[in-house]
Amino acid sequence: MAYKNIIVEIRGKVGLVTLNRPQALNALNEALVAELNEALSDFESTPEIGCTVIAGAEKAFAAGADVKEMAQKGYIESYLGKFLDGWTRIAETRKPVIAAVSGFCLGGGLELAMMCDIIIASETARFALPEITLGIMPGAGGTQRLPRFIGKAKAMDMILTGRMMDATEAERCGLVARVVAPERLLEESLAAAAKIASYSQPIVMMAKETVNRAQETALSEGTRFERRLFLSMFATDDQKEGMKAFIEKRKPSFRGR
Ligand code: DAK
Repeated sequence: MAYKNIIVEIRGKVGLVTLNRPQALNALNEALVAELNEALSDFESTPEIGCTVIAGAEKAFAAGADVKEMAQKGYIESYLGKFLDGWTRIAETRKPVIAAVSGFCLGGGLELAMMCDIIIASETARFALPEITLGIMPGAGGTQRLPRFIGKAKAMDMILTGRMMDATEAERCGLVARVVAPERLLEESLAAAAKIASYSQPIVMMAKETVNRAQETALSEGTRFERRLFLSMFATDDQKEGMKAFIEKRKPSFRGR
């Protein structure tokens, strides 16, 4: 597929998607979201790729869904036409996805980042769910995911006032995993992705699935799920290889089996 709104590259075992609508601060229109979904599906079905990085531009990761596209929509037309239906695809990816965030990460942009597994932020990153200022509320998981990341007090503050949070506050309250200097953002994100992709792919996927269980289930059920998957890992060659390599003081060579 020829992409118009994203740039897709493969760097070793890492798939890199760069959102590319600079004239609109990477506002996420339907075409862009469809292209992003297509690229993610391609990466999911390419065995050599073990992790994806989604990056934006220096000024904006993404300034939200495209307000100009949404402004005139009506309810029935949107409902019947499944308007904005493609947004959940990213949360369904089985291989890990890292969001590399610089500049504005607003509305649907933040919701997209929160659907990724790890957010790495530049010191310039600014986060907000400003939908309230447009006469709407977040609609792509923001009201549900943000409190899980940063707790109710701060999520209410962000969602009801629409205020922006800087990178330092975002790291302090658990929204982002790391904050790095702007010039190191892509390098650090790609390095983290390459590290993940160097491990056993099925084990990485099971670890992601298990951590995500923690969001969806009670502790006793989650730990039971963890135990089941943990024990199943002893049926893999990669577990044998990983432990053997440790004992033999050498680097493991994982085969994804
Ligand atoms: N949509 C469309 N165009 C946008 C945009 C956006 N979200 N954000 C910026 N732009 C465009 C501007 O209109 C401008 O275009 P021109 O006027 O040059 O044609 C260009 O990008 C540059 O923006 P500014 O001139 O405004 O740049 P500034 O540096 O002055 O300001 C800003 C930057 C980020 C503070 C400002 O652009 C801004 O406030 N942008 C809007 C932020 C916002 O309100 N975002 C939330 C949108 S609502 C759902 C899925 C998703 C959603 C909901 C449901 N489902 C699955 C159901 C998501 C909703 C949203 O995200």
